[in-house]
Amino acid sequence: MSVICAISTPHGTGGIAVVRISGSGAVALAERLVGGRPLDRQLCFRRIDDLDDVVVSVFRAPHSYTGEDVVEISCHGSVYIQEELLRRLIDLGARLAEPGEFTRRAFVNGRMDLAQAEAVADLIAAQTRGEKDVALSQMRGSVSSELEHLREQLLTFTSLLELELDFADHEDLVFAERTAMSGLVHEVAQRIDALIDSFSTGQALRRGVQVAIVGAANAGKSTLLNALLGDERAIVSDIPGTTRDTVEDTLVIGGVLFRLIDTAGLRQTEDPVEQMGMQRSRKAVDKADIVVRVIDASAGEADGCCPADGGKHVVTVYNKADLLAPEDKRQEGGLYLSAKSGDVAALRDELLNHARLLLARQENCGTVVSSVRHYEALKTARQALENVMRGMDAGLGSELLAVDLHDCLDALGSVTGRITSDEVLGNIFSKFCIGK
Ligand SMILES: Nc1nc2c(ncn2[C@@H]2O[C@H](COP(=O)(O)OP(=O)(O)OP(=O)(O)O)[C@@H](O)[C@H]2O)c(=O)[nH]1
Ligand SMILES: [Mg+2]
Repeated sequence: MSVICAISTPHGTGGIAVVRISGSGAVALAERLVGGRPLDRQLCFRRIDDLDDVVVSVFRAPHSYTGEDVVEISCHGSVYIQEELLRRLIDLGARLAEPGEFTRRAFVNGRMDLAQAEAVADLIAAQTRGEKDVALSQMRGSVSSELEHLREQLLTFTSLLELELDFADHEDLVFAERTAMSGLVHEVAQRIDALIDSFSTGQALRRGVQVAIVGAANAGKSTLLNALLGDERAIVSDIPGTTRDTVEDTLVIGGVLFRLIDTAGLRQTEDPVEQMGMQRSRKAVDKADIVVRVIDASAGEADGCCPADGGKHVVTVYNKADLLAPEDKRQEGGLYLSAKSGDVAALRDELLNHARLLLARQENCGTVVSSVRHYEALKTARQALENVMRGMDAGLGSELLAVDLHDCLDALGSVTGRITSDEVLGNIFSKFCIGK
């Protein structure tokens, strides 16, 4: 494969920058660029007379990131030097790498499977410890090994079913013992269910734990959002119905990413725009992991706005506590706050506690699925298994069972890239940055 090159460090000036080269002939090409003795060791200092003093790292195939000969040149981080090195490499015959092309080659050369390659991009994009943990474990093969294990178990039975097909003339001949097969299919289905379930945790880690701030108009929701963010993000006013559309922003508390959603206050209104806003408030509640229910404690009775889904984490905030006498702070199971004072530390702690409960799965059950592509493949695999189970109950023949089992195997195999297409690969790797 042709020799590719790219600047692997971020664009702009830095202490040092790294230019990466990969492909058969990469070492010879680098030798021509940096001059001097052959690059006979892994790490060599070289003086490029008219340009820079550099350190060259050599990784010989197959023991490199891409599985090909790879050379990394660490130069001083001047934009001019980086671009000049790249220009000279291209003059010498290398070509500029496409986004993700180094990782794509690593995949093609069997250095990693597709799920691991995807995790490389996630790891680079990780902004919090949670995101990093999930990406790192996927890059190290957690998702891949689990799915490969399930695949192998099903493969054994599929082969036995196919053997039955070869002996179709002998109808009584059963190689794939049905009770054992049924037990295994149920076991695999359960495991897939657990992985599908883990997706909400994966999403919470990747996109942030979704927190919807809801309540009656004028309760102080936008003030609360601003206090949490420490920023005047949303408009606050004493006119009920100030927030019309949802207002979103992110916040990191204790290493966990939260996506806060301030919503339009709920009240009786004829205003169609406000009604549309309230519709969005309800949607925000539906997709939230945690619902913060804000009640104006100075206004007496609560508004009854409660999330529809009983399974959600709910935090009740009695706001405007500054307007209350101490003996009025009597309601249990809620936090008395004054969003206006900006002191919302207790709410931050409470959000973190709920998030930890939500994310506990990650620590308890290990593998977490965080990619939509993997989630969809698992759903397909699960549906195929459902068909197998139904087929077995209905006493279907080996031929039909084998078809559904193959659908399941294909779906599982698509995650690790055993089964894949150029289109899927193009889609995945185009999202990478150049140089990785
Ligand atoms: N005294 C006091 N006033 C507050 C507090 N929090 C909010 N307010 C006031 O209550 C009024 C409404 O605040 P907002 O934050 O706009 O309320 P909201 O719930 O977002 O209202 P809508 O967007 O209309 O649904 C403003 O005048 C705020 O200054 C508080 O803790 N104490
Ligand atoms: Mg508001």
